[in-house]
Amino acid sequence: MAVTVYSVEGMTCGHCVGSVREEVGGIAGVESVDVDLATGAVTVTSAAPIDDALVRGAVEEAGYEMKGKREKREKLS
Ligand SMILES: [Cu+2]
Repeated sequence: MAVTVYSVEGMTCGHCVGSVREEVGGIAGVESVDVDLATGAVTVTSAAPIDDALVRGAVEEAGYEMKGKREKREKLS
């Protein structure tokens, strides 16, 4: 299990959060997406590590900008 936290800029309300959750959640292998509106932190949980470029593309598709990765950790299940 991989958990990666990305920084996303431009989200201002629950609708933005929903759009990002939907787009990033649509990436193959993604199991859950948590968005913290206040900090712009998007936490992606996946069975295997996800290509950052895919996440960036999904965030852009939703209309926002990925500013980078905050942290990445591997969890043993
Ligand atoms: Cu919004």
